[in-house]
Amino acid sequence: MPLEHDEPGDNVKRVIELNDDLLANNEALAQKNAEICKKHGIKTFDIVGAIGAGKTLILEKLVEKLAKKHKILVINGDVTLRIDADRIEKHGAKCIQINTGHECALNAYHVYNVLTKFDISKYDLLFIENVGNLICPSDFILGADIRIVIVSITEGEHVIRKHPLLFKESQIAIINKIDLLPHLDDISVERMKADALKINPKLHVVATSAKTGENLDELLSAMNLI
Ligand SMILES: Nc1nc2c(ncn2[C@@H]2O[C@H](COP(=O)(O)OP(=O)(O)OP(=O)(O)O)[C@@H](O)[C@H]2O)c(=O)[nH]1
Ligand SMILES: [Mg+2]
Repeated sequence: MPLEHDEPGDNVKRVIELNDDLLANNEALAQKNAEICKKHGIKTFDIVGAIGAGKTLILEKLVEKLAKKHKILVINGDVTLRIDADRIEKHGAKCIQINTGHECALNAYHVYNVLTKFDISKYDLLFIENVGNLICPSDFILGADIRIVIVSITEGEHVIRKHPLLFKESQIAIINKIDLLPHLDDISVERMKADALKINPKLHVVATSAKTGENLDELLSAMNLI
């Protein structure tokens, strides 16, 4: 809304400057996050994806496989509650929940707060589960080494083509819930893979079932963790 004494256009200009500042600050803090983690020898993964695509279940399974060899810290972003953090913590990781309220993605400041307020010296892996959303996280890099984007086949075959941004910015893409393929007659995982690679030819695309564990070792290998 323009203020009473504003010239026409003034308000619009202020809003644009505010957004630019926010994004510039986010990039600077993301850089700091990367430096802090590098100094402590912590490998970091930022996991983004649609609501319910399987981010938490995949993290539960990965933590289960990795907890013997690694000290794992997980940051869970959700609008409210700490359901996901509790689910993952049972498998042997320390989980810190960040409730973002009305914000639809974690930003670098959330992560910076964790890295500077907690004793992170004993950890060597950090997984960040972002708020379930295929759009907002693309505005906020967090300073992680690798960004992983997850979709599942139940979101429809065109979900990747409809949301290209996160696929452009990620290093790994997961197409999850392939155990449900027999129940869906209009999905081709090969076509979904081709869509992801067309958007970003450098992507490592893995089709998984978090439920059965299928291809999770291929995922760990893409993450350079085995
Ligand atoms: N059949 C099947 N179900 C799955 C798979 N992965 C996750 N699910 C189920 O899908 C639902 C959502 O999984 P979550 O792991 O909570 O998904 P999420 O992406 O963390 O969800 P939000 O954090 O709420 O965005 C749960 O009921 C899971 O058990 C899978 O590979 N196959
Ligand atoms: Mg979750």
